Amino acid sequence: MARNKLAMIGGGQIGQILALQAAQKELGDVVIYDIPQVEGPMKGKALDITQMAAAEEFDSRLSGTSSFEDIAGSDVVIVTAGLPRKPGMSRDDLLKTNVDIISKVANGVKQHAPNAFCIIITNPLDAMVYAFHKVSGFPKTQVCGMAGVLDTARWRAFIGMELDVSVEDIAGTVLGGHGPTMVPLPRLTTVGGVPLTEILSADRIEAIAKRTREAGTELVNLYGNGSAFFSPAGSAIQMAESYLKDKKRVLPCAALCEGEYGIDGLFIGVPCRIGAGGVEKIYEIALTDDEKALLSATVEAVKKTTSEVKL
Ligand code: TXD
Repeated sequence: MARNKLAMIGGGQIGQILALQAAQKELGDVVIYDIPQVEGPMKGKALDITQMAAAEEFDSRLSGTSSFEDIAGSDVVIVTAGLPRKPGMSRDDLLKTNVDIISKVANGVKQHAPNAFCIIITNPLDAMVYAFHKVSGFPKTQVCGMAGVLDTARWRAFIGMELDVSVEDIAGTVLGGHGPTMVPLPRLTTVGGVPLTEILSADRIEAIAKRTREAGTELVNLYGNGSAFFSPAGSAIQMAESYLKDKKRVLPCAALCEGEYGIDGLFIGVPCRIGAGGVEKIYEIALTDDEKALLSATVEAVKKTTSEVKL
């Protein structure tokens, strides 16, 4: 059986880490696609990782290109094409520029890799995955956004730091939009099966939830010239791996809700089963009234940003 093929649409800060991790995990061959002005560096990154592969002994054929036809036949497409935030910018500030880029990319993927499972990363995430889905016309099982895996990783990382416990034993999820209105769920978070609410005070839990909601901005301010890249890449790779290996992991992804959670026609972060069928299932949670109020606030925020996508 031929190797899988993954196309990274955008080979910048996140794209290069995606390429490295996909190759290191031997998920398949990797094409790094970017604009002509940076085709040289993309070829360089592919060649550099190829040499690393010999040192670390993993097998993957990597290439860099600015020709869309080189993504032909990709099984997975991961899209980071677009501008990242600079200090003082909100994710929504990127909308106009990035929606134009995403539209171009969606048409290219539709033409050259129409069967690929598409993971969108570009911000403002929920609106960009909506735009990609609309332009590509792909079924909703074939298109999702990466944000919830990252936001949940941040939630779990901060809890692990607070409690000095292994992140392996922290389970939980974050619902909603990829922005300040996202909804960590303390009630459903456990540490080795022990409810978080029985371990930490409400004040400490809220402090961690606040840091989770602001974690992206915290890194934008620390970096000064871009946004997070290790953690988004590592998060998207979990989704790609679950698809390619049919692992059927249940991960928080921006998926198209058509009635779930009372939401219709929006991409937003919900628990999804990711397997060979793509977004195979969305799981609904019986939420408390307080949680429902937080969810409706994030739905409103996503609705507003998505409504600005004029396509
Ligand atoms: O959780 C999440 N979803 C977010 C997403 C987490 C962090 C960052 N998030 C967003 O990902 C960020 O706000 C940006 O919108 C994207 C990509 O962030 P990255 O840090 O990788 O940005 P870079 O380093 O600027 O890389 C973007 C690449 C760059 O190489 C451009 O030349 C390329 O995108 N680009 C294109 N590639 C292909 N096709 C077109 N048209 C194109 N335009 C730009």
